[in-house]
Amino acid sequence: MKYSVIFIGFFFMAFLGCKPEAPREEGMPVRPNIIFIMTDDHAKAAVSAYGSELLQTPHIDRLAREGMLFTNSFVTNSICAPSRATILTGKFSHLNGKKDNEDVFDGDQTTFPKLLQAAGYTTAMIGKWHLRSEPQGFDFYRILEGQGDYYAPEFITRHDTTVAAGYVTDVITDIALGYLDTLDRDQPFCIMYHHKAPHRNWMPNVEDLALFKEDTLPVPENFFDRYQGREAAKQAEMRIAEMWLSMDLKMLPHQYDVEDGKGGSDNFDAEKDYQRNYSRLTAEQREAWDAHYGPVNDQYKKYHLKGKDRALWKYQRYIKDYLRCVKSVDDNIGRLLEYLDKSGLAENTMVIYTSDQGFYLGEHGWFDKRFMYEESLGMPLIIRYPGVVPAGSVNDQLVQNLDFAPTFLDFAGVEVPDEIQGESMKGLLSGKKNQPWRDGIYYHYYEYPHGWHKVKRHYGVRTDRYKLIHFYHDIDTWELYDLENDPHEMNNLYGHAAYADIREGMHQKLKELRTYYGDTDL
Ligand code: SGN
Ligand code: CA
Repeated sequence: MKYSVIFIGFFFMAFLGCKPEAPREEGMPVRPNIIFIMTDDHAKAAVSAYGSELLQTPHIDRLAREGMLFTNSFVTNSICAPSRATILTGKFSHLNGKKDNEDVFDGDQTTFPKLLQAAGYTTAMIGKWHLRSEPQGFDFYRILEGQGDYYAPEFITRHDTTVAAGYVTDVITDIALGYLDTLDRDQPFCIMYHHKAPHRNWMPNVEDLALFKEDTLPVPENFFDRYQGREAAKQAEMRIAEMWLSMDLKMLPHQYDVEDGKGGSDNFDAEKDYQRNYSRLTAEQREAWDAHYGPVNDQYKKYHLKGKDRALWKYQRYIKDYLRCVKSVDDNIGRLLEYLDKSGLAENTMVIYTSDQGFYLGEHGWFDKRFMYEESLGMPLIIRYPGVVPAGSVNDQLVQNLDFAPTFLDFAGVEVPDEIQGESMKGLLSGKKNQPWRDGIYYHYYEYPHGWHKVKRHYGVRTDRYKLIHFYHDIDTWELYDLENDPHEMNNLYGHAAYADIREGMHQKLKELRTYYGDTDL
């Protein structure tokens, strides 16, 4: 009986054209393979493992069922490229030098892929990179140019730049699976598999356009927030009500009227950008695209919507396209997980699911991120590593993207350099209770007055219950929230006498963290 099982196993592997795992040497520590899946702007509210009311993500949920889901995972600076730089270096933005999307990442500094590579790992970076300097520390890279395109995306390798036919989420997965096929199983690997989706302007795969078509999706209760007591929030420019009809909502010039304008800024023309995106579709894709968007766009003029009704109409258009992009991500993660099962890699591979930051899905009336409020501070984080991470476990410790680098190094048996500011989550991941851990996280956002959306510079601290934020530069305001009583952060308690002691305690904590992490920027 035993022999026949082994025989069938070998037969199965041979059939798939895969080499079985090299036998582990007695007494040698097991070094996991690492697949780091990161999406761009995927909010926890759009992951069903986090209780999404909006959609089902069965494949991401599978990772949670078979691994650990973190409920309190946070970014250090809620914007794309700085989050990526923190992940690679394990350091805050003020030390790795990548404070906003404009800065060029200094690729000469120490990163965890470089250290893994030096320790014998095969390393690869596939998909969105966005750091404005050439990737270092990877045996192979195939990255998108800048933000990349949803259709017919252009990819850059060490040798060439080519345009790939197809939809970006599928293509990035094809590249990752093709690369996995080439790997020598005697060496552990670390693959950064980074999606563009569901980043603005939320162009779904034509195959997913029918999803939610007839539905009216739930609207967050604070969609019509007036930002009382929150001046920086009032001045930000990221309201769904003001979203561009062209680029964001896929309308053609004849489908909207002058009042709603073309949209754009001094150096950005939303209408032109949409035309550019649209022109990347094949004739066949355009046919499906037009058949879907044509009739829904026509409704806009027909209804003559104004004020709140117009904002809600835009919300429905936005959220459906966003979720359709997520659907494709989830399907493709399903493809990857199936590959790992069939190739026998699932067992010794740590799979991480996260996003570069969170995102607003209509909360406070917004899209985008940047603020230290919960929706954009939080990152989905799910980690599966069979036999080590208990299946179906949930962790509520305050972890950050700062902690990824030391965690991977620790699991790989590589010494964590002193300069790394994060902590290894290895203990947390083993599911042991009472592991010593931090009781507050630090945050600092810088992209103002340049850049998009006019979110003021700010820094702050969050504990398990409270949050203190200081907005500065051309404003000087403080905000304090009690997340237990006010999870949607509508009520700034900074000036409330009843919270004086809490406020002082949080000021103290903030001071300690700024000293601990060496941040003196203001
Ligand atoms: C683009 C978007 C912005 C977005 C930034 C940063 N505009 O510029 O809305 O905030 O990216 O996003 S778009 O019209 O070009 O889509 S990030 O995730 O890369 O930080
Ligand atoms: Ca992002």
